[in-house]
Amino acid sequence: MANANGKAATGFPEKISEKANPEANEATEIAGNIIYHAKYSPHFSPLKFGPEQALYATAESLRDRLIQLWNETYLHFHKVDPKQTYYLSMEYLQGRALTNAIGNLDLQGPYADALRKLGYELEEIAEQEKDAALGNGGLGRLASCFLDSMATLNLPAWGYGLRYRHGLFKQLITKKGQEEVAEDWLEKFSPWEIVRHDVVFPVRFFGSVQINPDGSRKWVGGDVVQALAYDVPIPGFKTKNTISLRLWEAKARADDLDLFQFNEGEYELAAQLHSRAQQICTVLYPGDATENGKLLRLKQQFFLCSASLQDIISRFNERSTGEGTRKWSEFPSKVAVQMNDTHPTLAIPELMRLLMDDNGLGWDEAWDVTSKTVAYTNHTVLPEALEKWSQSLMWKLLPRHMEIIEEIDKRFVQTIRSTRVDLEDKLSSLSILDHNPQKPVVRMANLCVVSSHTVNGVAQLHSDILKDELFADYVSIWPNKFQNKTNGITPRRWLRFCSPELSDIITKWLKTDKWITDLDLLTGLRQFADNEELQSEWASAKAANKQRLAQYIERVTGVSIDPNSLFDIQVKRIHEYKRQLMNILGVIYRFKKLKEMKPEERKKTTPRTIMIGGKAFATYTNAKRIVKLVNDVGDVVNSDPEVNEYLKVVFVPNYNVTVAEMLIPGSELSQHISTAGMEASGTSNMKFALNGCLIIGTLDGANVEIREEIGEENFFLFGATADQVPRLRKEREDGLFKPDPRFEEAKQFAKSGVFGTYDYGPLLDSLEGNTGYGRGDYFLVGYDFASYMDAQAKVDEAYKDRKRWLKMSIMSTAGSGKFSSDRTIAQYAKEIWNIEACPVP
Ligand code: NBG
Repeated sequence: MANANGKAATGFPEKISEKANPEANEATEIAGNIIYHAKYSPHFSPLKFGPEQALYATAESLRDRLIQLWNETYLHFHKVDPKQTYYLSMEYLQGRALTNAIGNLDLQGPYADALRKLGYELEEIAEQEKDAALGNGGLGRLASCFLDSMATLNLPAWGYGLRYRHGLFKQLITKKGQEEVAEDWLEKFSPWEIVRHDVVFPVRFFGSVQINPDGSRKWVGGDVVQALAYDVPIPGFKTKNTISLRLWEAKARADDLDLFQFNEGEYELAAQLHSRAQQICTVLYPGDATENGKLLRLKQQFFLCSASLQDIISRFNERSTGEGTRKWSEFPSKVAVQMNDTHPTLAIPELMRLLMDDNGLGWDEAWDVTSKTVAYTNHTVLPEALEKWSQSLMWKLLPRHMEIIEEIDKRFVQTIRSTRVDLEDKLSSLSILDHNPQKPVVRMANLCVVSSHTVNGVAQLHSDILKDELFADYVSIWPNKFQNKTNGITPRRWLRFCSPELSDIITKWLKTDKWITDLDLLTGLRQFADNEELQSEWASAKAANKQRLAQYIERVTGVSIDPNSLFDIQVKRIHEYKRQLMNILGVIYRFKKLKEMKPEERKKTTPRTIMIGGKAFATYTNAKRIVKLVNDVGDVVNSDPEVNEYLKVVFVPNYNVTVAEMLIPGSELSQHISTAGMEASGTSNMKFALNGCLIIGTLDGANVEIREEIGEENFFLFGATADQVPRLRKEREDGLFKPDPRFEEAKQFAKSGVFGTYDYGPLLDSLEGNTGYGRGDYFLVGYDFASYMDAQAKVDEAYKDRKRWLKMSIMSTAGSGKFSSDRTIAQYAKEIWNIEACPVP
């Protein structure tokens, strides 16, 4: 039934016949696969084949291919039975999967052609996909980059997480500032996940401990919910290996429904367990200001740990049949468990419980296995982010685990008392349980350090701070336990796929595309950094990315920005230590100076577009005030006819992985300006540098190493160093701080009412006074402001010299090789996990 255009009624070209061939790699055949799925894996009524239908059908055609590779990988690992790593993380910021899957499978051309045959551009279809935003920020995105590298390096590894129905909230910007709206990635469905109906484990909450006649203990009673596995395929780049991200969903069983009560009309009562189970995976990071919120968050953490460990143990035991029973002492030579921050700490007592109570091991044996299996990555030194759980809450929810934690603590304290008398007076801070009568808590980081075979920080400076300060006394007990693993990012998503223009230029000049998996090869660009031809190609790729970004900004904010201005970006979660406030105060000062200038003076300045984006935690008031201030400043500056040719200020709404993929390639300057010692690493700094964006920043986190790698002449450095910070805070307390006049001028101007009627008093007051909670400028904005403004002046000068700027840009990319997550993961594999590649033949 062809219409006049030679198309079937559904809009498919008639000459392409529907197929289901997972191995297709030629355009017509792929188009046939897409039509096949549109027809026979339908999720929509059959009349329409719009962009959304095309997305799902395209994803399903790719999924066939991935499933094939996935099964091969799974079987291969099963056969070879290597030691495997299990990465436990409460967060994964996967973003979109389509472009990444097509790219990793190396099917970019054929897929673009196939879709064109169906009347679509690949980009248009890719844009239909919603981000899987199961994380907050850097920590979650790091986990996702790690999965990509594990697959690419053919490592036998799994990611474990939770299947939140609503990921990180959507940020709306209204007159009031930031408003949060529930995120909806599963509102229709995700084409990438596959439910494994045979992978289900019971997870208990509450209840009590039963002591058996033989003295052994068993956790009984309480609520039991089911953990059901949803697997997401993680393809490696140009390799068959495709590993799994296993996300747990909480469910109750049919017979948990009280039919009698239901028929009595007591619907809510009848389905209590169903509704309690459903709550577990409803949202990422439920607010924990209330007791209920805390309980839910703790349930989530335990749910992840219990389900994952039961799964890991069952895989370990799978091998037993026919080959004799495996000895538990072999467990650590088959299993490495990595805890991504303290969120999965309960893996420790849960593994102990499963080994002792379910499998009959004694304490010493169970402890030996557990402590040789688990390792812990610390991601922050901020005291408020170091998790402490109330002991009473823990006793209520996890009575058996609290017994185990008490025992671990008791034995640790005994050992220290008998072997390290010198640490006796430190025990109150080293012990796991804090018995402070006001608020007895369990210190999760201490539990991790005591129980793990290895503890690592995420950048050299951060790891040094852990060793010298936060964990210094532990270092004296276990000098070999502590390591550094500087973070990294995947060069596939963060350069090859998000900036194909720049990637092609790099490949052309290096005469190979091997840099995509061997990022150190980028140093080969250094010899051409002065080359005019490369510089002009580089500039045109950057210009194209800036143009694309400008269109995006206009579309989402209505603000038109000049692609010839310097694109200056700060995007990250809004937090006082990250100092977006310093950025916007700098903008305010710049605006005031521009206003004071004569028109001919303005013409001599470097036009800038300053973009700031990021989400504020819903209950973090000062962060929300910062968002409001940036928006208000933008409204005034952008509509000021004298100034807006030279300065624009844009708040980029709803920052997420996909927005980052648009912003980073189009950036020229990015700001990583945290108070020294407070940002554990940062990872967007690496993404920007890799994309030839220059950094203005402090000596904090991975900035230190980036500057070392790309050369100090290519980095705009300012600010106090981490070791000066305590002294500067002390001086401030003693009333010795003398602010720079520019700082005072910027604050006065902000308070003057030019930016509207909103009361910024409470925000700006945090910069005043010398002591007191929320005062005394704890983050040293005032102290660093002077050197920050000086560094900004150097940026303006450097940008005027186009050749110099381009050279610096090329040198940034050329020096970014170290920051590949392939390097990071190879180090974890060798130095912490002791696992080896297991490539599918
Ligand atoms: C964050 C740090 C970042 C770091 C990421 C990834 C937490 C607790 N920490 O500096 O703030 O880059 O972890 O390591 O989210």
